[in-house]
Amino acid sequence: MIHKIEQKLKEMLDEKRYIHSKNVLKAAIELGKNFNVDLEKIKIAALLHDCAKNLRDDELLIKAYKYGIIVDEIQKIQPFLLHGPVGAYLSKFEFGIDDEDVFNAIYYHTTGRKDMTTFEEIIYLADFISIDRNFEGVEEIRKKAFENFEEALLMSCNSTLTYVINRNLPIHPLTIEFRNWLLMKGGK
Ligand code: DGI
Ligand code: FE
Ligand code: FE
Repeated sequence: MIHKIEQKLKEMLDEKRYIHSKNVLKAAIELGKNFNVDLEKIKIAALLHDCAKNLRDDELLIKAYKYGIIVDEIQKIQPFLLHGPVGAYLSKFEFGIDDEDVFNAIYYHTTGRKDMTTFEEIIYLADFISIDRNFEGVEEIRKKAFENFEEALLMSCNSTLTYVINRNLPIHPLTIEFRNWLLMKGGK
């Protein structure tokens, strides 16, 4: 199963992105071991999370239309944000993975969302701490991920927001809702 997915994925992604996917798989397994989650499904979601990443903007928009994804204003000007949603549909219809956890983990892996499941959070954080990431502060978040999972998620979300703000890019509402939700549940 995993082997077949890897072979198909390799044809869809450039080498760098394929290596990233394999790295996210490794990080997701390590994180997943600490939780009561199906590790086989974690592996599939991690491998496939960026399966739509090498599509051009126009291809993402066409596929979004094809799959009935409602493209919002921010996604219209930042079509790369659709690589999660479109990737979720590709995992279902191109890879034949009919699973809600896998679908949602891929769908929301870039922005996050409020009320994320632990399964979705594992994929989100694994993507962030994957060994190929080398931005400032990643080492600290890597360490934190295994000490305080929730705090590591908030740090990742903050780091993403800082990056987006520093580039004067629009913040997707889901990213904000994700952060507020993390803050609320941390404060409980
Ligand atoms: O696909 P990856 O590079 O592995 O990682 P990803 O899917 O988490 O995408 C990271 C990029 O997404 C990074 O450049 C920041 C950007 N991003 C995340 N949330 C938002 C965002 N960009 C905008 N404009 N708005 C957001 O809310
Ligand atoms: Fe991604
Ligand atoms: Fe990724």
